[in-house]
Amino acid sequence: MSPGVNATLEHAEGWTQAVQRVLLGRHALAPEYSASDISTSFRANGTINPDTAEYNEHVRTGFADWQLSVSGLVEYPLRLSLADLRRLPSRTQITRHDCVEGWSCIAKWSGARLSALLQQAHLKPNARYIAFYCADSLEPGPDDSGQYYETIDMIDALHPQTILAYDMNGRPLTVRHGAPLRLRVERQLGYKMAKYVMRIEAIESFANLARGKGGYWEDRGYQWYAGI
Ligand SMILES: Nc1nc2c(c(=O)[nH]1)N[C@H]1C(S)=C(S)[C@@H](COP(=O)(O)O)O[C@H]1N2
Ligand SMILES: [Mo]
Repeated sequence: MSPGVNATLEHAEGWTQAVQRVLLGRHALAPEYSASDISTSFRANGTINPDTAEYNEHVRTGFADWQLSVSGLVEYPLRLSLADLRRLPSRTQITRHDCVEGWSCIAKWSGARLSALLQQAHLKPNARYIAFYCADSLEPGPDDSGQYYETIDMIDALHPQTILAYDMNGRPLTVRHGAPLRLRVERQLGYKMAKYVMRIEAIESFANLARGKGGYWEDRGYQWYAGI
């Protein structure tokens, strides 16, 4: 083999390894911990109560009439009660939550596997992201309402540890931590873990949501892929 061809092959191999590392890295499991590692108190951050009339009414009635709406690029739009969500295939995991502000806490999360929910809704082929719309609003801007939202791609949406959590440490989520439902996307930073999820949508692009960067904090300069 001529040195030139050899160099090209080596180069190609290096490239393949780099790509594989990236892809495997995206599919790898986040570390899980044991019950004794669970933080005795778990910090709450960002919104700790959406405090809108509609949300407060759901709190008052124990979310009995609440439903998660699933729409967008799906064959079967869904409306799921908490009981429906609890009947979906679930996962329980003890993981570490890392906030970009520099603190971490460990908790046990249980929830519906997002992959199972999406299987039921049947994604259309052009669905590339899942958007999560929350009950709370923070600082509005001139061109957006300030509603908290997040987006993830299909690698994360279908990842086995990506769940819509309804329980934290074996109890229904409290208002502080996102009742009745929050996202856990364990290989990313805390701001991706949308609390108070009311509606999810399969979309092809997030360019037209709010300021177009794929999330409330992304619209204010944080990275869209917040890998830990
Ligand atoms: N709806 C909503 N989700 C949110 C936030 C928020 O303000 N509103 N803050 C994010 C940030 S920055 C973090 S660190 C975590 C905090 O979750 P916790 O309150 O359960 O600790 O929620 C994330 N999800
Ligand atoms: Mo955070």
